[in-house]
Amino acid sequence: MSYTTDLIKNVSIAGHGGTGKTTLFEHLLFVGGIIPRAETVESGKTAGDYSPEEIERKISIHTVLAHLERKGRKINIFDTPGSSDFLGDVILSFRASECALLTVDGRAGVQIETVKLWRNLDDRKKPRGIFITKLDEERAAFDAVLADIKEKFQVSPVPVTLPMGIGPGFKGVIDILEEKAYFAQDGDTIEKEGPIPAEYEEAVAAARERLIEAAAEGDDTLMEKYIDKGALTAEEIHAGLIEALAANSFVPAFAGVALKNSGLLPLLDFVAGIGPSPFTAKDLALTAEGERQEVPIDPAKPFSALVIKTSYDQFSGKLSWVKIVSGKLSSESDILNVSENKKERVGKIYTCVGKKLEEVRELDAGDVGIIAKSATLKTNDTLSAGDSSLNFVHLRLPEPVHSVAVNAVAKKDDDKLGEFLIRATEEDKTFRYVFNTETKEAMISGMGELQVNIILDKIRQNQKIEVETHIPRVAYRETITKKASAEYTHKKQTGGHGQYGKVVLDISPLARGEGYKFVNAIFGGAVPKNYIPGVEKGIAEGMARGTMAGYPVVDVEVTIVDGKYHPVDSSELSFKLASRNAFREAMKQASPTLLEPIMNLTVFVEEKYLGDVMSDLSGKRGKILGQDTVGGIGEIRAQVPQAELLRYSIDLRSITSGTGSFSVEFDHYAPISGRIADDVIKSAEAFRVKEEEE
Ligand SMILES: Nc1nc2c(ncn2[C@@H]2O[C@H](COP(=O)(O)OP(=O)(O)O)[C@@H](O)[C@H]2O)c(=O)[nH]1
Ligand SMILES: [Mg+2]
Repeated sequence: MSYTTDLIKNVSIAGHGGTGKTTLFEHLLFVGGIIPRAETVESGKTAGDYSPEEIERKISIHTVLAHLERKGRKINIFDTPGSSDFLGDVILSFRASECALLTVDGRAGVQIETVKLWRNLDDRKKPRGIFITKLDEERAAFDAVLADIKEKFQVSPVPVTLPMGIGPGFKGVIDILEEKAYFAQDGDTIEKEGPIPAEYEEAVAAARERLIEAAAEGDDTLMEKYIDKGALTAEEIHAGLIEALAANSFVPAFAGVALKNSGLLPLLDFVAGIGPSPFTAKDLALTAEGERQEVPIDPAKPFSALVIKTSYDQFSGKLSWVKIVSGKLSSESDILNVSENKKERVGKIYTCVGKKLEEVRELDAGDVGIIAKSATLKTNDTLSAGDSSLNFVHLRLPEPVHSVAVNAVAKKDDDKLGEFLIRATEEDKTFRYVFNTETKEAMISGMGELQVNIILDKIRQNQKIEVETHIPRVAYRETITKKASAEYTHKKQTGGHGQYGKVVLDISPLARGEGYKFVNAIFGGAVPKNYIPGVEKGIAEGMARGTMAGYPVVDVEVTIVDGKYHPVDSSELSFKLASRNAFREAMKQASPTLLEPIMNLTVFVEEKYLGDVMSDLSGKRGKILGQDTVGGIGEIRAQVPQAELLRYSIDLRSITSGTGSFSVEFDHYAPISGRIADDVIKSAEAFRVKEEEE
């Protein structure tokens, strides 16, 4: 059955790892009648954590989609991973959802990943609610968590449900909006509706007033009426809350114990009734002229969609997840892949509940579904009915922060390894695989050690490829610090035709980042014009391998000032060889120095770790540029040599007990000297020896 746009709601469940997202997802599917019973994460049988790597590690790694029906609405729910290693999948679910539901542990309060996700949602102006779960645990506290949310997110959450009892005495929740109590039941039983117990009347009245205020704040005319009459009708409250939530000025908070199916019916009712409709959302596209344009979700327009994710299913093969932006997608239809400018035949289309695919005939604007077995579709592709004037903006993902060099032990496995790694980059756009021609290493990079290790495990266990890994080599550079000049004559007399070319080169340092400049200052034809390309080639070869440690040379101006040629024996080759040698000679005399890449590093840690992180960074030759603390989360900005950051995800994890994270990007090259430079030269020599032996 297909649902029209007005009947669709899309929600991403997100939050710090271990806060109960997958459990909530599972129990929502159970109370929604989608699965016959809820399984525990520990059993490895949940709808959310079904891949072998998730079952083995008991954590979520991939975003999983399911849907249920409540009050005639189709609610698509994404269960997302909590570890920052898998942020890519969380972000794609945010793109496809009109709102997010953040889970917060009723004992621990707001944890660091949740703060980062909150900021990400801020950037997207995405409406969101908070589900405070595990309220059955000892030391759980609802009010204290609300206060913590207020401090860390700088917003006042408005409770839509309140807990009855807390910790071992937890009995259920009260729905403030619908004015009903829901009593938690033992075992696999759905919570039971009933009247609000008298002891909670006062707390409920106060909470209801706050909720009505939130509704009134959503709309000026409602506010006037509320001030005037002191009350609003149920319809007015609903309408006000819908507006306030869509405008992101109202943050609803829910209480519950997902594990005991508690607080879930009022949550679903709220999403079905008040949750933002796809009509409130716009996607962002680029016009043919490269201008940004907002595209509203609109069923009346011709079909368009964005491929948000690629996954592989054991039975169905490649699955392309699509968010329908306009019109509708029908099975057995012809569409245009705008990104590839290619016609595409769509066969069967599906919705899903975890790994279980359900065939459908069509998907309307606002909905999310799957096109199976399309070899050519890729994540970020724009699909349309035929119009090629718009291209949806690609998912904006963070840059990888952790890299390792990898190679197959047996040469014969190289191709298979390469194929697997390319597929892995399709499945997760934050995972990269590149061959670095400069360091001659295949490098894989991801958002953290965990993400990279999971890929390595798959290579070893599933693909049965034996691989070696090592810390990647740093791409050092060489440059000069003063002017110098050198001349070189290339001369060879063999049999008939000889070789002859002489050049005189001046070299001088350029400013950092300027690269290379060539000046031809030859007067009177000492080196004829047709040999100048040979001269430039020779200099390029000289610059490709510096004289200190064989790294590329940068930021040098080379001027050819003089030379000599022979009418018969000269050739482009002679001048190339002469120039390469002259460049090397000149460089040796120009006080060469090594340059190392310096990275801009941003570290996010809980406040209590700030001191330790900063002292670690100064031990890593880092320069602290700034530091902020908002809501208990510290952000440190620093510049640190790349050579010191090759294992930073591991170091930071041990300093912060796994709670810290960071982003890193190249900024500039800076000179190194002394022992550090000596070590680089020594290890480059060792590498060269090894290369020659092979
Ligand atoms: N007591 C209690 N434990 C819960 C509740 N929800 C989840 N858990 C437990 O918390 C752990 C982590 O849950 P999980 O759903 O995997 O968290 P996720 O990483 O956010 O997906 C599991 O052991 C769950 O059984 C709850 O409401 N009450
Ligand atoms: Mg999970």
